[in-house]
Amino acid sequence: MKRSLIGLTILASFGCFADGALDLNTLSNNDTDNLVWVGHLSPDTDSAVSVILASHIYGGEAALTGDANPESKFVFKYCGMDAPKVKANFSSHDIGLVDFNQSTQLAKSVDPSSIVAIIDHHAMGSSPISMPQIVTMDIRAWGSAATILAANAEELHIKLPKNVACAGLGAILSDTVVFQSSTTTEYDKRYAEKLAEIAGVKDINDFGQQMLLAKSDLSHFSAETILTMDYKNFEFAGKKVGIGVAETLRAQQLINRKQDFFEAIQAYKKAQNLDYLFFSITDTKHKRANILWADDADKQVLSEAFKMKIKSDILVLDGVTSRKRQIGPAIQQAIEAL
Ligand SMILES: [Mn+2]
Repeated sequence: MKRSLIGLTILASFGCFADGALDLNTLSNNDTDNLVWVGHLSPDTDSAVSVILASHIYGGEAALTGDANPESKFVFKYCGMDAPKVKANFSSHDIGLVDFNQSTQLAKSVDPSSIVAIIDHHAMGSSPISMPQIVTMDIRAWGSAATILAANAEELHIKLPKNVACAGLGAILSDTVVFQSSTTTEYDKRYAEKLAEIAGVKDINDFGQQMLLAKSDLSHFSAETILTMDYKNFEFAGKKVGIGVAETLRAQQLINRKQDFFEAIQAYKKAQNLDYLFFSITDTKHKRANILWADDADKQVLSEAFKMKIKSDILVLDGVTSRKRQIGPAIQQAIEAL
């Protein structure tokens, strides 16, 4: 009797992963009825599109933690589809994460013990989500999460619809800044071309330039909205650190509003109880970062991070365009060395 019970238990769990972790290789092993895919807070185009790709490939629902940004809205319109729905509450779902792995970027209502998979292209960093269970992870040093998902779709022989492939292309172009970012890999170019072919996008570069333009006109947004539109919280050496970025071809338009930004940055730092806050007006035309900060503590970190005396009220860094590769790591190092 006992023996057959054990036999049954083994049979019942055979083929499934421990703790309900998602099987990214054999889809028939998964029960996805209650699965929701979600990306990081302040969703960017890669997060907003990767949840759609993931739900197409693995099943489950695609969701956002907040409104799609202007660039993502342009991509969805261009590709003839709707943005995923914004979901206020993620509790009581199985959760697949795309495009991040840091606890500081996780929607508050997600219970870490409900996470079943992570598909990402970021460093594990200083505050990876702590989970009691083992989950399936597919983390690669590629330029976008969408590239990883495009590769997985191909491997699993899943045909992506035209509009989904189009959005996937947009996500790769967004994260790699049309292949200009130092994070770009050969895989990003290869899968962008494959997705463009499926989508019937003839001129990848033209699509990319239209995206850059779409995200560049921020004149009708408030400074606070712009500060948090592409914003990430980090934890470096136990300190709460925020880094907002506005990538734009029209940097001067924002630099002209620097007083507004100083006020918004100071107010946000206080309201969020942050130890440090930085905001980069990233000039994608001239490939340079224009960094603003809230107070002297932030300024001192920047000075250490980029090894220079700061004399003006904006730190201009030529050749710096990536938060992930350049701005974030330099600030992290400086704070850890304090
Ligand atoms: Mn990404």
